[in-house]
Amino acid sequence: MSDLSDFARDAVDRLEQVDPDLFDMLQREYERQVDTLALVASCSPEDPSVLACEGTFASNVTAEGYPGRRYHAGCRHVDEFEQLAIDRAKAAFGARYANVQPHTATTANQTVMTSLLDAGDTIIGMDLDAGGHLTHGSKASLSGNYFTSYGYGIRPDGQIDYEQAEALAIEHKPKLIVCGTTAYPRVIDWARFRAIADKVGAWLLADITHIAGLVIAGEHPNSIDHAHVTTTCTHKQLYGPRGGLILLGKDAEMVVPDKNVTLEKLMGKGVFPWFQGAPIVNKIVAKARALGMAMTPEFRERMKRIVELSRGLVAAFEERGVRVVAGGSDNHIVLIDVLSTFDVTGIIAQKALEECGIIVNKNRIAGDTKSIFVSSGVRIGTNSLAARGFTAADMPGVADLICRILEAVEADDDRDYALDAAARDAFADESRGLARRYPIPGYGQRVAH
Ligand code: DSN
Repeated sequence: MSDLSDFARDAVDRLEQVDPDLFDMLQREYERQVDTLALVASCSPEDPSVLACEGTFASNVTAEGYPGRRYHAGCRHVDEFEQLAIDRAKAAFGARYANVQPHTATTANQTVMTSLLDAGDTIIGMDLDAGGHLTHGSKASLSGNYFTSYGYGIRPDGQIDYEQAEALAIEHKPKLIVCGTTAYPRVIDWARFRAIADKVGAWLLADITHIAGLVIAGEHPNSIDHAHVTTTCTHKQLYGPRGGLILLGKDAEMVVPDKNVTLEKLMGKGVFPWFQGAPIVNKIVAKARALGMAMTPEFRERMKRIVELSRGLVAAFEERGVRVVAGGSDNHIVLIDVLSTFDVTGIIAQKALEECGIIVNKNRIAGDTKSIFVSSGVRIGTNSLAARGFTAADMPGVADLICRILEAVEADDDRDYALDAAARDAFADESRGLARRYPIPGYGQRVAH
């Protein structure tokens, strides 16, 4: 049978027929993805079954409200999709409440902040430069402008400076403390942050976006009962659609003092109608699928391997004299100081590696003297390598290839460089060879030219 299967197959054929230019563009992006090594820590390949959910006609439904309480008719099945996603999110994270409607983790964070705080209230979060996120109080985003924000950093040993966070909290009496990071390779001590928040009567928001998969698999401590609210995106380490979740643990039913509603009610209203209108239903279906996958033994094994790959890279880099920021990795992130090691800036390293089929992003590191557009470091993530089936035994080869490329670069200044064309082509062949040896599951096997 299946009308749905026919629909999905015909949809791609139809696209090719009716819009060949766009189809060709998509084809080229597909080839780029399967033939390069994506080491950007904030991305990962979605399983085709997740992509299939995103591509369904569930997106045709307008469904303001929540399961059983919609403002529109026609939501019988949508209610089932959303309830399944909620149930799976709760089970995966051990949560008492899950809201699966946030369009992104950014909107999830903004929802939490604007629901609990008033404009002008004080927040404390990790500095962007130290590995925090735009939405944690950066002056470049709404969070650092709508609210008065102060940022904590990291200590010289690369660990979060909890003492500084506590001192800032005592001095500024924030209404909210944000913990969670985007470029931090070590374990986050949620209990310590909660103790700081309790000491000054602040809310604690844990944004676990980068490590959500490790949390589900028990490879990183769970924030759910330490933070008042936990947020995450669903596309980085959950291999799901671009989207967000708001999760509550043991504080779900506490009454929010100045609002006289429970935290879970406040979050429900905060997402809809306060911060968003109708949910993106096909994304919710895809979240349900990704969360289903995240509770399998295969996923747990992949999460274990993510950390093994990072540690394998750290060991191989250190063996070659590369300075690894924070002295190691407990998660999917390996931050390397390319300026002091190879005498090239982060932006040059990013561009040269991309020319050779390895995709990373430049990243500022503690004490960086370069601007955010130049940077002294590179952030490497192992989510995609783990999905492709790489093992720790492959990491010396990957680290070696990265080192050889960066050693071959001749930097003229912070941004300009030269890379011999023959060497570049040989490096690109090596990366492509690795990508083809470990194809993205479900994306088809491409053969060497
Ligand atoms: N937060 C940014 C990152 O970690 O790359 C984008 O999601």
